[in-house]
Amino acid sequence: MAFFFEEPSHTFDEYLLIPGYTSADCIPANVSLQTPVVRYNKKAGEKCPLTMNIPMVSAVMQSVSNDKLAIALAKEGGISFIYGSQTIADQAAMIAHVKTYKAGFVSSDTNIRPDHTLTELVERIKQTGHSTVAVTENGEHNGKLVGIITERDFRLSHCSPDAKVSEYMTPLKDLVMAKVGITLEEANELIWKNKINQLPVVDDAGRLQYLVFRKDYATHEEHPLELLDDKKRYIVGAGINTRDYMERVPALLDAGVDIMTLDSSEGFTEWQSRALKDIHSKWPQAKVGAGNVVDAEGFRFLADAGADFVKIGIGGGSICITREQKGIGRGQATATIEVARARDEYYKETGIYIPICSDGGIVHDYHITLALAMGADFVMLGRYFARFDESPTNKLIVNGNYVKEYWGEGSNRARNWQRYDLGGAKKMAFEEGVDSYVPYAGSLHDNVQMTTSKISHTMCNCGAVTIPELQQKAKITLVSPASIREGGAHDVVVKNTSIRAE
Ligand code: RVP
Repeated sequence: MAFFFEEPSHTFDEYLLIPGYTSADCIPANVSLQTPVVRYNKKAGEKCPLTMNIPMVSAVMQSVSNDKLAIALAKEGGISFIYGSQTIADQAAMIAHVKTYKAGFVSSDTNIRPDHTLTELVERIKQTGHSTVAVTENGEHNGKLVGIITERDFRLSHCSPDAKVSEYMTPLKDLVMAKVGITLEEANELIWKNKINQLPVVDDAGRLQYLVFRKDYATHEEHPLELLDDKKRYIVGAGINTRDYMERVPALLDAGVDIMTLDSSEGFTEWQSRALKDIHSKWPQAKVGAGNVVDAEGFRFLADAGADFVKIGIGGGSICITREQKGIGRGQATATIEVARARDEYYKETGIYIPICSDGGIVHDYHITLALAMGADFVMLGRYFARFDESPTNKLIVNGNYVKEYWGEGSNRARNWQRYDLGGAKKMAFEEGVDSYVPYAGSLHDNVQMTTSKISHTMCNCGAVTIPELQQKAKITLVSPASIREGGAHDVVVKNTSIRAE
């Protein structure tokens, strides 16, 4: 007879935290959000070999995690998992870009030639949001530099739309430039001495390598939590699949990837245990998470197969329609609670601590705090990051509002069928995800600062200054539908309706 879980499964929305005693030194400034990412022998007193400074990672999705977002998130102390639904070469190039990125040294992302028109230039500026553009001979971002043009160099309304970029750019002969090898401090000195806003850095053949901006030097000082490896490079992750890992993993490792995760809508499978075993025996230094699972049995299976962390969640993602299409899944809060218990039992038995990640379904910032209190070590977010300047998708205006596009890996648009494939004959491709818009929300930095501030405040209300302390001390209550209504503004006419939507 089938097994029945007698209790209904719950979502984060159905829970609240009850405050505990807050001592005078339990203040947000004393909170550490440091958290382990990969398995380690805690009982033997080992240190976790990879930790994050904030408990947030970005989802393995085309519309979320590329190299640009990875750099922005590493600056805040978290990790991006760059999407695997692209060629091995393209994914490895993104990883290599993050690992070779030097804070303050920016690679140009606008391809403009001197014979492009101002109209074409304005179009590119709109797409990238960058108003300073390096002009190269062949239009490639690392081609031979021939000039710099900024929005301040021309007024489109006063120019012929066919006017060429070359007529308005600052030509090479008038530019202050530097050679590769210059330090950020030296570049900054040149910027100040010459009263310029940006400094192009070129190689011996005059090919553009980086731009250093006046504003970036100050920004560099603003990231005390940035996540760096022992060579002071940003830490970055990547999604992999159970099909081409024997080719993909070595390419990603060569590019410098720090952590990978098997990316699948359902991870309690022989393919995942095979992949984990093959990867760990061929590349013992590789760190690989696995998932997704939603119960203790699934966790134990992946733990025994050697997963470095385990991801939880089926059907809870904002763009996910797996539950409607296939009828599998579980409320995200219940899944997190059960897997956390299984993780703790595994630790008691073996001394090995395996971090767990609650993936998908975070709507409000406090849902992150709840997931942590329920035992998650970190959370994975898609919709949250898709809204920011740094996500890979275009910013559009829809019905008078700025939005960004956000689509699921199981949507027709992503064409990532292998994420959902169960082997054998080809699956009749039915969608498990949708293509959508999310409200544009500004910079990743501003939003992550606000979110982590809220998490720290709530932790202090619970009497905790670390995540493990929160997990021990948290008092969590289920709430009734009526008390959820009581929790929002109610029975009043709210004046200011422009409160930022999370
Ligand atoms: P959310 O943060 O709620 O947007 O959820 C993101 C998560 O949703 C991803 O990390 C992944 O687990 C899941 N996902 C991604 N694509 C799809 C789909 O198309 N069904 N689901």
